[in-house]
Amino acid sequence: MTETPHGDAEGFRPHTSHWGVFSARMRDGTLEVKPHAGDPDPNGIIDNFPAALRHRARIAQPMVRRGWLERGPGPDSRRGRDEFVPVSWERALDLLAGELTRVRDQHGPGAVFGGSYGWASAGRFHHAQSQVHRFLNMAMGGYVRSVNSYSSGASSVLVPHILGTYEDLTKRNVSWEQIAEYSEVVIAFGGMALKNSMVAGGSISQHVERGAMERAAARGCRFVLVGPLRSDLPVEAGAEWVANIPGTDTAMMLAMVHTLVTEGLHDQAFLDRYTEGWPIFLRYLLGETDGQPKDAAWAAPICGIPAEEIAALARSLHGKRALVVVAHSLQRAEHGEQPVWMGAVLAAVLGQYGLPGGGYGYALGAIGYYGRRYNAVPVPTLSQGRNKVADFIPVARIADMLLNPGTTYRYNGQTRTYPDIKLVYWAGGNPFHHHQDLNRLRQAFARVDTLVVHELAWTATARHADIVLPATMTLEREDIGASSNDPLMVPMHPIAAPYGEARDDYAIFSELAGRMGVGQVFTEGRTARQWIEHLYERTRAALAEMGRPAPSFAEFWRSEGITLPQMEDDGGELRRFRIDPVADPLPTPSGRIEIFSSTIDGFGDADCPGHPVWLPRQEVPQGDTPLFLVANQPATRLHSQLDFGGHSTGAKHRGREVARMHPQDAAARGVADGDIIRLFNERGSCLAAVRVTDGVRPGVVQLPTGAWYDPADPEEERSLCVHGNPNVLTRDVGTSSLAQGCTGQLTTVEVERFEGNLPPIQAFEPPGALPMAAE
Ligand SMILES: Nc1nc2c(c(=O)[nH]1)N[C@H]1C(S)=C(S)[C@@H](COP(=O)(O)OP(=O)(O)OC[C@H]3O[C@@H](n4cnc5c(=O)[nH]c(N)nc54)[C@H](O)[C@@H]3O)O[C@H]1N2
Ligand SMILES: Nc1nc2c(c(=O)[nH]1)N[C@H]1C(S)=C(S)[C@@H](COP(=O)(O)OP(=O)(O)OC[C@H]3O[C@@H](n4cnc5c(=O)[nH]c(N)nc54)[C@H](O)[C@@H]3O)O[C@H]1N2
Ligand SMILES: [Mo]
Repeated sequence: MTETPHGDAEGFRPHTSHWGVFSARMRDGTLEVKPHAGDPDPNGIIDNFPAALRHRARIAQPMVRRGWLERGPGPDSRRGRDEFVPVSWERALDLLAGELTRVRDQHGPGAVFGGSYGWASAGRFHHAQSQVHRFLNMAMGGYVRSVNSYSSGASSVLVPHILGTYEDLTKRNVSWEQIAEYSEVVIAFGGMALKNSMVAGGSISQHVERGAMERAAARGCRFVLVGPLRSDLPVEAGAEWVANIPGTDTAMMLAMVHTLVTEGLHDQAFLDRYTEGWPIFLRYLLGETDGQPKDAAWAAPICGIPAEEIAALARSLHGKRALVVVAHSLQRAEHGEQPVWMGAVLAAVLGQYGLPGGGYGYALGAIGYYGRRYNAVPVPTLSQGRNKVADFIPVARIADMLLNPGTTYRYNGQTRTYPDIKLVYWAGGNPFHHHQDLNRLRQAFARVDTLVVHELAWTATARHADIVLPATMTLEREDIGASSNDPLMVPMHPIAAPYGEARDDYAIFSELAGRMGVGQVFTEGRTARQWIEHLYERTRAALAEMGRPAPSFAEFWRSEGITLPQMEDDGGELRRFRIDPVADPLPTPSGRIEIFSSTIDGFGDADCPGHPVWLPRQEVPQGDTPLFLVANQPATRLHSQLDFGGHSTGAKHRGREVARMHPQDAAARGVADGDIIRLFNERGSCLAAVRVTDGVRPGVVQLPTGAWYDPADPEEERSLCVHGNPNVLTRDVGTSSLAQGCTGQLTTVEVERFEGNLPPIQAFEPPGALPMAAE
């Protein structure tokens, strides 16, 4: 860097993360962080940084798995069990460039899986996925990619068929400003937990959700939380809590619609003017097609809520500026398409779509960039180049793909074939965090020739790799922080020197590209700093074009961040559609809200028919696994990131992740608050500490994701995870033939008090390393 270090009077310099804008400084070798001064409700997750920065869980140097080094590439069940050999950067990059060239030349880029799903870090240039995709496009000619996300696997496929643009529905529809001002009742299936909206991909400078709900409630807006956990709406909302059985919201919504329709409380004019296929759905609702009216008496035992309560709740929404919210979590489960679709129908029957503070706020509150305004100028974005491989998988089908090459599966009306993958490349994601049935995932990764991972810390994914390259952490490099739904664009200053021999992902890919003869193509001759200035220019030029102040890069870099102009909160596509459905039809086949979709009906898949239906789960609590496990997002970190940081470890008990269960369920098992429990089912088992609380519905145990997978004995199949990663328990099946989304949110388990010696936590200890390899 050429400039003198910037910063405030105390030497704090701005930086940002997915969990908020902050500033930081090093003092006497210790990192100090403080939240952005303009943030009304900062997120404590920034406190994971100080202990994480120099933690022994960081990766200090390139490593190669012993078996791969000795025997070369090939399927190997020793992955995740083997020792590592430290190698020099030169050696690691030579080996990797050679292997990439071999796979490309022998098998072609269609044998490379480069989906590399994951949240990585917030900077716009050093964004690991963009870097790895760009590299694979340029050096390999492409890669098999993944589509959709673990977040919204079912909804992002369904919504374009029935409601229009997914981005518009989630980000440009009902805003927090509208809720504060206009909503009369908000019914939130799965809630709108502040722990979740505290996080936003890219960057977030102001956490506004708590304040908006507080203002709405003070104005008299009523909040209703439907879900298994009381903490899914903040106390500021003053919500009523309807604790239904998980996975049953579709039945409850059907019964609510049944009540409204049979009592004449539905908005027939709205249905006639704005929706498609209501009469077909109505026959199902009334039981004319299957002999079963979907009334409150039918739904009551399914949902675990008295019929009169369901009916009264439905009536109470009539004639109000009502907002229906369905959390992402509901669709991260078997038949996850159904609650999303049925939520759209419930909102249609209430007729409030497109009115300020009313209608359908799908996923509002799940992530901080929903329900806000869009910036009026584009933010810096790195081009990924062109992928010449057309093949893809729905992201959560990775283990299926690796285990079953050549077999077929259904997806969005197509019958597709899994490719035969030889090499998997991961940078910026943690499949041992995000994927289900981790014991199956281990078998899947044993099948490939080579697994390459760039990581900043020894995650289980890094431990399963053949080649592990140490990446810098965001605080160790400079970048630009911005997202399209937050006005503050932040100069991200480097706060500390790289850990050990860690390098930026960009530096690693530049070196590899050079070895593979595409160095200039990949770098375009720019250093990282030159790229950042180059990417900044796009935003600066757009500001200038609008006649706004357009600071030079140097001015931007000296600032605490610059405020971008934002667009009006105009309600987006749905507002325009409401105003004039003929002039502004929705981008669905009929141009309307599709209560019945001929397209989906035409796919002919029984697990996702042409209109929303109640489809019972295959996996229900019974026999050996009588409890529902809710595996939701963790409050003290983003996914698995910096699980070794102080905010995350400080919330654990005896080193274990904390599960919550109801006093009745605890008493029945002789479990007391603070005990260590074992959660188990046919797929696996893990330990957790337990908090006994009536804030959880009876019959439900909740264990958030993100504690690093920590097998008691890595040699053993299905070894006990001693730390509390719920994905050893979850089932690896798609939502349905339509979307094949992730179903990790819900599974079934049994719980017992753990007796005996408590095994140590080893997740944060670096793996055993052999002496440095001779060159
Ligand atoms: N059971 C269950 N499972 C779930 C869910 C659930 O509800 N239940 N939720 C799912 C959801 S919604 C999601 S989005 C996924 C999230 O899954 P992921 O996004 O895969 O999880 P992260 O922990 O954010 O993984 C990011 C990884 O990138 C690394 N990293 C950070 N910065 C950099 C960098 O600059 N360079 C490199 N090379 N690496 C970096 C971090 O150390 C971390 O290991 O999990 C899913 N899994
Ligand atoms: N602090 C923090 N915030 C995050 C993340 C994180 O890792 N940490 N991850 C971010 C990401 S990537 C995403 S996609 C979003 C995810 O957003 P969501 O998927 O909505 O978040 P979850 O916390 O998994 O689930 C929300 C709540 O839904 C409830 N729930 C579960 N199953 C059911 C059900 O069947 N019916 C009903 N009614 N309720 C149910 C659970 O009690 C749970 O607390 O969160 C984002 N925010
Ligand atoms: Mo997500």
